[in-house]
Amino acid sequence: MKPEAAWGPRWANCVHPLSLQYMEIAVQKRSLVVLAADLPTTEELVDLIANVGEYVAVVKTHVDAVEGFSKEGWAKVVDEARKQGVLLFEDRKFADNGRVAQTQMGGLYNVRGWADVVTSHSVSGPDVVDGIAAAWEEVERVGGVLLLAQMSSRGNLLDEAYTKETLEIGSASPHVMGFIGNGSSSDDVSALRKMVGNGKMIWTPGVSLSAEEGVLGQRYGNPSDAIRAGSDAIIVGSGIHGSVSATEAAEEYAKASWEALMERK
Ligand code: S5P
Repeated sequence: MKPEAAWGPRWANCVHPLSLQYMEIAVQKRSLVVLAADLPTTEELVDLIANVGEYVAVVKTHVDAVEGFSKEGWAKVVDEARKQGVLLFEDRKFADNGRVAQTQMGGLYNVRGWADVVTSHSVSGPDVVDGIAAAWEEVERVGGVLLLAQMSSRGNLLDEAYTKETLEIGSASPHVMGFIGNGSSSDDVSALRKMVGNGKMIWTPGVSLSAEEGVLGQRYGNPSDAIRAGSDAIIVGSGIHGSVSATEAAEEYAKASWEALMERK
């Protein structure tokens, strides 16, 4: 299937190169799954990526949560992700001023060197996005920023006014490929989609095929509902890496996400 047929107005209107690359990979793999690879060691991460790579389009990491981090160990994670043909997404949730965000893209983890996508909060204003983009430019790479417009965690402070202002910052920036929305509520996702229009992506965490609640205030909704409500990618962690067979779970999430996209057209 051609991406324009699968994605319809989203393919026609999302111009960010990383959005286009994502949509192409999703069509090749018939999967709108972003694996939240929240495991403690690089060895476990490499194994997980190898086991589910066929069924996921993107691997999302928290590089600063890796125990005993080493550049050599991390290179293995990056190599496995490239081998599996997935995008690498560092969920860094930047929130400082532009200058500091630019330096945080380098440093020990050198996120600018390997991440294709990163998250950022908008709380510090629009320049954080320019700082992130400038860091990618320094190493002659192009990446995409997802701004947190909503969150899935209970009691979060991202109210409607904050969401709207975040969308204004995002719409005005060529570096912002889209937004993080709250996948635990399809009402939240459809409200967000109405405001965003077709020109940017919405990726949603807080989805599970089996659980309604996670640990420490995580909320879950149904992944197919999130896609039908206008999400373009489901971010799944525990639902995959916490199940008996990560491979089978990833296949199940991929199938649910793809079928929902086909229904949405
Ligand atoms: O609002 C949010 C935003 C994000 S990016 N809520 C989230 O849970 N996330 C991320 O999604 C979080 O960092 C984690 O990696 C993933 C959800 O994991 P799960 O195990 O609950 O599926």
